[in-house]
Order: sequence, then C-alpha cells, then structure tokens
Amino acid sequence: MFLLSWIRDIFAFFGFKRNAKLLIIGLDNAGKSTFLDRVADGRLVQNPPTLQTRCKQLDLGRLRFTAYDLGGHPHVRRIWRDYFPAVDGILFVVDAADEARFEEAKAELDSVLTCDITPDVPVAILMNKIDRKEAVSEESLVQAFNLYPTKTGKEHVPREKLGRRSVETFPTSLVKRLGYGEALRWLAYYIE
Ligand SMILES: Nc1nc2c(ncn2[C@@H]2O[C@H](COP(=O)(O)OP(=O)(O)OP(=O)(O)O)[C@@H](O)[C@H]2O)c(=O)[nH]1
Ligand SMILES: [Mg+2]
Repeated sequence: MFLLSWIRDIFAFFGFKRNAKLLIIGLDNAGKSTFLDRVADGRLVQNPPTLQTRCKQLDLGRLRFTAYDLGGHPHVRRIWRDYFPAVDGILFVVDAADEARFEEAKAELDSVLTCDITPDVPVAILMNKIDRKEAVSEESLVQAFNLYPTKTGKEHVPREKLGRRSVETFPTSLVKRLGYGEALRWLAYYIE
C-alpha cells in the first residue's frame, strides 16, 4: 500500500495524472448536464434533455476524470448499468427541490447502491438546487431516502477502516457554486 502511494506521488511530481472514470447519473432534470459544464468549463449552461451520453475531462489534483453524463429519462436509464463495470466513482444527482419525485429517485438510487457490479465504487449523492426555496434540508432528504444506515461520513476515512462502500450526501447549488467541490474532493480521496 505504502509502495503504491509512493509510486503515485512520484508520478504526480512529474505531472502525470491517474485516469479515472466518473459516472453522473440521476433522474431527468436533476442537474447532471449543468454539473458537467459547470465543473469542466466553469460556465452555467442550459442544456436540452440529454438523450446521448456526454463526456468531458475534469482535472482534480492527481486525478484526471473522464466524466460521463448519461441522461436521466426513463428510457436512457437502462444504459447506466452498461457503464458500471468500468467506473471508478459515481455521482448521483437529486433535485432536492422536487419532493414529488423523491420516491422515484430513491428507487433508482437504491438499485445503484445494491448493484453487485459496483460493490466498492464510492457514491457521492448531490442534493442539488439548494438555492431554491422548495429545497428540503439535508436531514430531511437523508431521512426520505433512508440513508442513515448507508452514509459513511464526509470525513476522509481510509477505505480499510470503512470496510464497505463509501457513500455520502452533499448539498449543492450549481447556480450559486456551492458544495460540489467538496463532493468531488471526497470522491477523489476514495479513488486515488
Ligand atoms: N435553481 C437551480 N437550478 C438548477 C441547478 N442545477 C441545475 N438547474 C436547472 O435544472 C434544469 C435541469 O438541469 P439539467 O442539468 O439539464 O438536468 P439533467 O439532470 O441533465 O436532465 P436530463 O438531461 O434530462 O437527464 C435546468 O433548467 C438547470 O438550469 C441548481 O443548482 N439550482
Ligand atoms: Mg442532461
């Protein structure tokens, strides 16, 4: 373990980055494409509903993420699983202001968290659109999604200590540039 981290440090010193694959999923209208553009290009862009996978590179410390925005409409959700075998991290985006769709979002999130193709892949759950007045609190969302037994904490705890998949919620606003940096740093820690 120590040797591996030492080799990575040497590579990082010479400017080499480790490549990692990041999957951005969640219901339609949650903010996945907005996230990708915001983080990759720093811009707030209005996108049409995503029907074809979009992909951009995001550099974060020693990692170079290839991030896939897969679209969240029911007929495109079926392809999410095709990406699971090769993925290093998952960002699941929830519209925290759309309580009427929490049940639907929970069902999709549960099927990701219980999927045996990706038992160790870290999952960051973005509670997006917290700038909207209808947005629920982090506590209410965690309760509605029954995430208390699953969440592993925002701290960076070594994988060996956790002994299970790392999962955590992060309140975000892509409009107000809030929260997503912390979520990405947390993911990077578990992927590096
Ligand atoms: N208020 C607010 N609106 C947001 C935020 N993030 C995204 N939106 C808006 O939510 C709408 C949907 O965003 P998209 O990023 O296109 O959603 P998506 O998840 O990619 O949806 P599909 O491609 O249909 O699966 C857009 O009008 C965005 O401007 C946010 O943090 N706050
Ligand atoms: Mg989209």
